[in-house]
Amino acid sequence: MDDCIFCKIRDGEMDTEFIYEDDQLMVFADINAQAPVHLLVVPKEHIPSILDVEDYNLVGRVHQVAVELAEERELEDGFRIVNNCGPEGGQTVNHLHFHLLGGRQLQWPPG
Ligand code: D5M
Repeated sequence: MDDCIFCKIRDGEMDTEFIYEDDQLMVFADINAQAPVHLLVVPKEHIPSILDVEDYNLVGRVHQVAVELAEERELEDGFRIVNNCGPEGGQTVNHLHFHLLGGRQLQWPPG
């Protein structure tokens, strides 16, 4: 997608440092961090939202990588993996991604 910011990041058009990368996924820091640790785990393929996922193994792999990163960041006291879907879900970038948040006491319910 030409106008997709995460596709531009995937294609190296932005100055974004990858914290993790494999053939399916990329991980980078959220530009608008909401917690001491706020990473985005992003499938490289342009999938607009979780409603468009066809192979749920991909979602499992996202969670595996997120948990490994949480352990690496020593978030043993807790963390949150979040997917926002659609306008009412708070999705602002229409390229599937999962937030890994931790490093502070997170509140519930979210706004
Ligand atoms: O989350 C989309 C998230 O994407 C939001 O927290 C900001 C982040 N974002 C947007 N542009 C960038 C760039 N260029 N680098 C890193 N992070 C970025 P959503 O769940 O769609 O609201």
